Amino acid sequence: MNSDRPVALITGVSGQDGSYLSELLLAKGYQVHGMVACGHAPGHCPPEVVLHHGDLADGSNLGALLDAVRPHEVYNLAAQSHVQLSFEMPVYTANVAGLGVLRLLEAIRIHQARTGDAVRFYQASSSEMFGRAVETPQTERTPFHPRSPYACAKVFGYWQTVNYREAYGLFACNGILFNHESPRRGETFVTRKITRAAARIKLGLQHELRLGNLDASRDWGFAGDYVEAMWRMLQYDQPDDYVIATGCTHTVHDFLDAAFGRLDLDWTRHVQIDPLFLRPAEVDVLRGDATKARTQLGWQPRVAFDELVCMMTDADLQLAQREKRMET
Ligand code: G4F
Repeated sequence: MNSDRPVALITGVSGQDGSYLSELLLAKGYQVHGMVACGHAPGHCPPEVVLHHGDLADGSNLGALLDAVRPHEVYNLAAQSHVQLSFEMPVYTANVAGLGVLRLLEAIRIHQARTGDAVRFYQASSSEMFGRAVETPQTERTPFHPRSPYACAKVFGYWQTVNYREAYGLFACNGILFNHESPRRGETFVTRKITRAAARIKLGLQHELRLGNLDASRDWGFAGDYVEAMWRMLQYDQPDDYVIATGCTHTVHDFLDAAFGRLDLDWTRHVQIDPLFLRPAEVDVLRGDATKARTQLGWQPRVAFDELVCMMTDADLQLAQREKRMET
């Protein structure tokens, strides 16, 4: 271990959040290690990140990985994070997004006891835990009512994190992150699916976009802002749990208006409702109140909804232009 530089280990480093968090930590002088599940490409992960194979569904090499990396901070971003897919693969989802958290926490507890290292732990909890929310906006005190196998698994991971803090004194924090997007968002999530399709439709590369429930409302922020909140949680004096959100909510309709409007397109001419994308149980409205993160951590989102949609649509237009050039 390089004792001069802080060392971070990020699980799920190949995802959207892993790439932004890696960039942030590298810029702060960290040595960054990332855990990548078998078969996953490194994605947008910067080349300076030291990659290790590992899977929270297995867990057998977590202890050896902690011994090799000796991290000061562990960010657990790994999960099967697609809500609709979790209805089709509930056991796998619970294994990775739920039990996987426990495997990692237990490995850290044993590693700390054996080496005397002090490890700070961040758990990627989710606004999906509020589900059929009993109040709006949702805060750290709002009760959970999960509405999918994914959300149930996240509730399990949330409480394991709290329990390791209370039972063993582990510096463990839950970031209850509301939806956060970017040009690096996976293409099956609704925002990226829309901006990618709008750009391709604009250039004549596709004509139709098939979607599910357009009335769902989400508190959408920029992923680059949200990873800074993760880091701030682990720098604070005390471990705690925080809602990270913009405080504004928009429907999928609103997102379509903004993305297609950016390209002077009328989405009603292209969007078809397809029952394939409707979920057995839906989360209708989410809106978070991040007052605690603002006052205790000094965190606030910088990118507002309209700016986010433009950023994503413009990036996807460039991508579609490259695609079109390759075609001709
Ligand atoms: O983009 P979504 O798939 O995100 P969802 O389900 O809100 O979950 C995301 O945010 C959570 C909170 O941070 C994370 F925990 C989770 O891992 C994930 O990142 O869907 C948003 C809304 C839903 O109501 C969905 O029913 O859009 C609706 N929707 C309508 N048509 C669609 C589609 N969602 C998807 N993925 N694809 C559609 O065609």
